[in-house]
Amino acid sequence: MKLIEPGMDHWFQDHATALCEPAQHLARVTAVDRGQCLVRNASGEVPAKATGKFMGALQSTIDMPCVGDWVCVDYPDSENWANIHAVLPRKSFLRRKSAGKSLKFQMIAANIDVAFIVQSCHHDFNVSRLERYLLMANEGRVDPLLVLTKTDLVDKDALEHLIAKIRGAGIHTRIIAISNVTGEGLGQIKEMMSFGKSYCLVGSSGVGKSTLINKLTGHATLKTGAVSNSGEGRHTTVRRQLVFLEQGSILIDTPGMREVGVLVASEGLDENFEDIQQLSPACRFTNCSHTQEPGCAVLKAVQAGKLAREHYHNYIKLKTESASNEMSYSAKRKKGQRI
Ligand SMILES: Nc1nc2c(ncn2[C@@H]2O[C@H](COP(=O)(O)OP(=O)(O)OP(=O)(O)O)[C@@H](O)[C@H]2O)c(=O)[nH]1
Ligand SMILES: [Mg+2]
Ligand SMILES: [Zn+2]
Repeated sequence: MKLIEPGMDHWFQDHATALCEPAQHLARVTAVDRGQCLVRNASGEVPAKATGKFMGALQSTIDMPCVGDWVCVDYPDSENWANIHAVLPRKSFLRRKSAGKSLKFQMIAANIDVAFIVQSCHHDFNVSRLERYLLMANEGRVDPLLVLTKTDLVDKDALEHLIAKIRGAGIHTRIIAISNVTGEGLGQIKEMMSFGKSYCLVGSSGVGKSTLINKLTGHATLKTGAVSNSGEGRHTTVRRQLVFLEQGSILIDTPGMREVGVLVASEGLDENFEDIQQLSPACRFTNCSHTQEPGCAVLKAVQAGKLAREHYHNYIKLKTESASNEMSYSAKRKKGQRI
């Protein structure tokens, strides 16, 4: 096994040596559609399926092969299709909480270097949702990049106002504003992408994720779809898919998300809300919940207009969600249920 594939490195190589049988090869999952995968090796892309033995030993659906995974495969007859025998450990990942009350995760993609968190300047823009995506990236050890699309539909002042809103919420992540129509900002995106790195695009339907990938590859390979008058997309992309750029970077397209469910531990949450974390030592009580306590420095900052109210409310909302999730986790564990 040589280091020929973009994205492969010594970390994966070492795991592959330990996990793959001598007769097996390494490949990367490029698409998943109802249990059926596509994998790419040095010579091309072939359909693949996990073996019965692999599926039988699964602990959770989260461990099933997903886009971006490196897998050990063999080719039973010629090279037309592959058996997946093992999934290499994931260096990083993007996953979300499944819709509804359940505490299940759904994998979005694995082994991602940078998440492009895509929002449109036009209709879709929402700082609280951005914060959720940032938590999702942080939890999976993925670097975030904010991409604001459709700058051609707003004027310069409106764009600056949106950026100020993001900064006002204490978000310091890099922002690239682009237009797939005029080409503005596409150069900046290309510049920051490098050989062998994997970039996953996430965001609501209709914000222009697939269009952006088509612009970057220079081919109209991915299907794109018009949005309704309210700017809502029509869920054109239906499966996660990995594409390669000629210069050796890797892009993953995903279907637009309706809900961004995140499951984070309370400490992880505080790390992400740096401004609130910095204020809390000044609260009178060390275990201050920043909701009603006297002498709360966070509440004081909100009242003084130094902390955006929306940002603060989103923090409390996420905190409550994560606390109740933690509670249901331990309740389930007590009942001996698997989650
Ligand atoms: N004006 C304008 N329209 C854009 C831009 N980028 C994409 N669009 C249009 O927005 C619509 C939706 O684009 P898609 O690329 O299909 O959006 P998506 O994010 O992939 O949506 P899903 O696949 O449903 O998640 C299409 O009609 C695009 O032509 C842009 O920068 N400016
Ligand atoms: Mg799409
Ligand atoms: Zn407080």
